[in-house]
Parts: sequence; structure tokens; C-alpha cells
Amino acid sequence: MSPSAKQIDKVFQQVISRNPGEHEFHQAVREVFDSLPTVLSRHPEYVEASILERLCEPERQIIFRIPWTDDAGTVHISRGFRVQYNSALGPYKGGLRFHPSVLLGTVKFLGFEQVFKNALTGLPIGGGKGGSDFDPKDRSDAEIMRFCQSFMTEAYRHLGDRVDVPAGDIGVGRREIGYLFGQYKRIANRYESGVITGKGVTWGGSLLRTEATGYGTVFFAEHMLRAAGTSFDGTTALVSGSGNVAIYAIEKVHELGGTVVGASDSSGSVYDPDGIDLDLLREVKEVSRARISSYAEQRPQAQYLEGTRVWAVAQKSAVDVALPCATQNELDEDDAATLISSGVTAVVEGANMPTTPEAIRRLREADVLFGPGKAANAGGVATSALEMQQNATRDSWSAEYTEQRLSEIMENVHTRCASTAEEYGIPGDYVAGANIAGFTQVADAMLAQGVI
Ligand code: NDP
Ligand code: 2IT
Repeated sequence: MSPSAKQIDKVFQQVISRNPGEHEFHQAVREVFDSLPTVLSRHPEYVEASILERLCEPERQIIFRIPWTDDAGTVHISRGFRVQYNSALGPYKGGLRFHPSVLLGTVKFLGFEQVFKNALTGLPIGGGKGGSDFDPKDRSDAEIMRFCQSFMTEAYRHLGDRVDVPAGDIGVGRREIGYLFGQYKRIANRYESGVITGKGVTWGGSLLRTEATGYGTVFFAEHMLRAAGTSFDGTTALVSGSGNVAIYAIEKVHELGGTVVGASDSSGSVYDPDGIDLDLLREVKEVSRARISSYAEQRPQAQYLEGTRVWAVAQKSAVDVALPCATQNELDEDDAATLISSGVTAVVEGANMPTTPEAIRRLREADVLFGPGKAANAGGVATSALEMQQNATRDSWSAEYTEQRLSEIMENVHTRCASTAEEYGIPGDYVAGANIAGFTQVADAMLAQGVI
């Protein structure tokens, strides 16, 4: 083992013992660390300044009680989190996740990823993440509002357009952002638009923010395909999930001439050999807030696969591209094997850390192009930063201009990952390219700002 690899291992052992049981956090740290031995050999100053140790300890971790009352008058206590992970490049920036699986370790893994992702956008944003173990499923609109208000009643004191700027993630969309912003405005007595992103376009939101993560993922994937001499045109694709990221990824794949034949939710998947009917999917998920099974009920040619991940559709249809857009660790080694047998040529992550390390290894051994989430899904947070920019100048941009900016940013993220991988002698390794480019930018800023 090289001295750098030994140093990395030592820090990783500390991460495990200081953060017991936080497996997702360990996984996210390990994945970045695996890309760093050569970086540390070239930059001993990072080791001298304990950059790795500092990057594994968030700047601030806030945990709070969220009391709220349901429609029947029963009081519930949820747990709220905000991890203000790293502010070397700008105010803390990152989404809020409302899902019963959320633990401190979940928020730490997402915050850790966010730091490097935000660096890759080239925009002045630090990294943070937050959320709650509140389960929004089957809750009424009034319950969602009361919960969001209670969340913000505590969270507001830690936020600000130059301090920490949340946005959406799983379970948090336009409706929740509205209730959160309203409560912040009421408590702070300030119309501080830039305190949260993902707002409605008539009250400070940016055009394209809703579409940005899904579109951006497909832009990134298209650059990867082009670099390999192909494109989306004529391809068959699978997208997991059917939420914000998935819906707009499907839309962009269709615009670029591909056909998405499968999508899913946490209960099951649909296989639609004619291509997902987006109007119907949006009606089911965004308007009725129903399960994806109801899509299949209304679409005679589609099959519903109860309790099955969407990757199983690759047993029924040849698949060229897979875009995991639901949640972490949702594509494992067996799923990777299914996709490889089906002829997949690229897997590009719209979600955060959806592919297990074993699955990534398997895909790369089979020479499948692999685009990591911290690069591929950066379009969402990048457009959030564009929303902050519009708020700061009290301006709003056209859809065309905003999409142009998003498309340029994704092209730059792709170029940075590809050229960094080349510089380090591992061409085509987008995982290492993204990790090294993000890490060195944050590390250099931390070095310049002293031991803080
Ligand atoms: P949504 O809440 O809009 O949609 C989430 C989708 O994933 C739903 O279809 C949901 O199904 C499914 N899902 C959630 N949890 C699980 C689970 N444990 N097992 C299986 N399926 C699950 O969230 P988003 O689309 O916003 O987020 C999706 C992913 O993209 C997340 O990893 C998020 O961190 C990441 N991301 C989001 C960005 C954004 O701008 N929104 C930006 C960058 C990354 P069900 O309805 O059944 O729960
Ligand atoms: O994971 C992510 O990048 C997000 N959920 C979006 C964060 C943001 O601040 O827009």
C-alpha cells in the first residue's frame, strides 16, 4: 500500500469509529476516498492540513423536534435535521428530504455528496442537506402545511440567503417549498426570496428548476454517449422512480429520440413497450398523487410488475441506457448483471448514490459507461443557484435562456470530469473524474481559508 493509500485508510477507519452505524455515510466517503491516492501523492499539502479529516466532519449538524397535529387532532413528533456540511465555496446549499427512512447518517451522506456536486457546477455554493423522518404519504394538504410550518419554525433561525439555502428532494416539491417559504417569511418578516429554491415561478422561482435535475441528467448522459460515438436517438431506456427527477428525465430522453419503456415507484414497476405516456404518468403522479399501478390500469399495453424493481424489465426488452432516478442503493449487483445481459451500454445516475459499489464494479468490468450522480444530477442544484442569482438581482430569465445556461453547465461538468480523468491517466472513469475535480476545488478553497 502506498503512503497515501495508508493515510486514506487511517482516516476512513476513524470515520467508521466516529460515525457508528451510518453505513450510507461510510459508503459515500469510501467512494470518494477510493479516487484520491494519486491526488494526495501529488498534493502533500492536503495531508498536512488534514483536509480529509476536516471533510469528514460537517461544519454543523442540527437535530430538532418537530411537533405537529394531524387532522384527527393527534399530536405527532417527527425529527428534523439540517447538516451544514461545508461552506468553503459559498453558503450551504442542498435539498430537504421528507421520508420515513431519513436518519442523521442519511443526511450526512447526502450532504457529503452535495459538497462535491456543488463544486462541480462551478457556481458559488457550499454543501448542506436536511430533512425529516416525517412520512408525507397519505397525508392531507392541511397536514403537510402544518408539518412544514412546524419544521420551519425551528429551521428558520439557521437559514438565510447568505447562510444556508434549502430546496426540494424526495418528498419535498413545489407545494412543500411554498409552505416552508411562507412560514419563513412570516417569522423573519422579510421577503427574502433567496432563502429557499424551487419556488413557484410567479413568486421568485426560476423557470426550468422543476425540470432541471431530470433534463440535466439526460444532457450529461448524452455527452457521455457522444464521447463514445453514439447518442440517445433510437435507444431504449429504463428510468427508476416516477417523481420529479424521473418524470423530466423521461421527457428529455423522448425529446432526444429515445424510448423509455419502464418506470417505477417503491411498490412496483411498469413495463410499457410503446414507451411511457408522460401525460398519463404526470396525471397519475403529480395530479392524483396516486401509485404507478394506476398508470398500468389506465394503459392497456402496459404491464404492472408488483414489488419488482424496474431493472427486471431488462429481462423482457433489450435496454441500451439505464437511469436510476429514485433513491440510494436501488441498483445492486444482480440488477447490474440483468442490465448487462440485456445489452446496456450506459448507466447514468439521476438519484444520489443509487448504484451499489458492487454494481458499479460489475458494470465497469463489462465496459458499461457509468455516470455518477454527483456529476450527472448536478443540474438541479445548478439551476437552484441560477434561481438565487435571479433573486439577488430581482430578475427573472426566459425558459430558453435558463435552459441554455443549464445545458452549458452540464457540458462543463462533463468536460471537467472527462478531462480530470484523462489528466490522472484513467480516461473514461467519470467516477474518479468527478471525485477528483470536486475534491481538489473544495480542498484548495479550504487551504486558502486557513484552519477553520
Ligand atoms: P420524489 O419524491 O419526487 O420521487 C422519488 C421517487 O423515488 C418516487 O417515485 C418514489 O416512490 C421513489 N422512491 C423513493 N424512495 C424509494 C425507496 N426507498 N425505494 C424505492 N423507490 C423509492 O423525489 P426526487 O425525484 O426529487 O428525487 C429522486 C432522487 O433524485 C433522490 O435520490 C434525490 O436525492 C435525487 N435528486 C433530486 C434532486 C431534485 O432536484 N429533486 C436533485 C438531485 C438529486 P414512492 O412514491 O413510492 O415513494
Ligand atoms: O440532491 C440535490 O442536489 C438536490 N436535492 C437539489 C438541491 C438544491 O439545492 O437544489
